[in-house]
Amino acid sequence: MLNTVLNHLLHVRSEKGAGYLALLEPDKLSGAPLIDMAVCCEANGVDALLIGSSLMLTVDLDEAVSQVKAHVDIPIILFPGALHHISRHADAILFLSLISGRNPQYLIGEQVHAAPIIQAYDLEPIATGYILIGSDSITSAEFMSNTRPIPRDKSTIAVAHALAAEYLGMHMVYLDAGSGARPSVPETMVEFVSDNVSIPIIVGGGIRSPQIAREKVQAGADFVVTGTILEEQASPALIREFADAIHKKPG
Ligand code: 1GP
Repeated sequence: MLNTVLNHLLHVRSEKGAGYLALLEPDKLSGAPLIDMAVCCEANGVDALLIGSSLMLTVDLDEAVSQVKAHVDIPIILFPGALHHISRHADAILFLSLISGRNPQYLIGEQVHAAPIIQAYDLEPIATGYILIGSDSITSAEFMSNTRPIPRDKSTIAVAHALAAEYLGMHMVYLDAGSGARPSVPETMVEFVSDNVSIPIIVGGGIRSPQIAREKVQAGADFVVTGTILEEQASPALIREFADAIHKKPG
């Protein structure tokens, strides 16, 4: 890993064209299966692990993260849905502001409570403008955050939010259709955002095949996240196919 997780991610992007982030949710995987999945991800081309979810019932996140940390060398990045989703054993945290919403709790409220904890734990915060994109049904992220996602046919609204994130000095934007979303963020929207902002773009939510992941990269995604599909049909071969599809440079 380079000196910071953000630098590691930027290095991955420049070396491989795009990066592959696997989301592990401690409510769905714990103990040995969680460790096995993390090890399998690392062995098959995943560039960093995200750990978190919008609603987490797991009480001992610290234990889960420390177990994973003991078995992998790739960065572990928290993807928090709430204040208590912080572990001192992670390498970094996506310091999210849910900028597509107008709920002050998720724009700045949770962050104010979290900041001293992040400082005390010496976690690297990666400031990220989190933008929810609508799908065909209400996702957990939408429900739990009590915010409205951006309609999937309103790319200009997504661009305006992403530009605002850039101008506010955030390191990245995350276009998320939400866990298990159907369908995923439209390529036209990814492309329009990519054409208009210069900070890296993470795309996730409902990406269920290497081909779809590849289409997000071709549209301009710098990092692609998969979570649900790996819970449903995890196999080393599938993870490798995702990694190869995401890392394939245009040619
Ligand atoms: C959800 O973007 C992540 O916030 C991952 O989504 O679980 O649908 O892959 P999936």
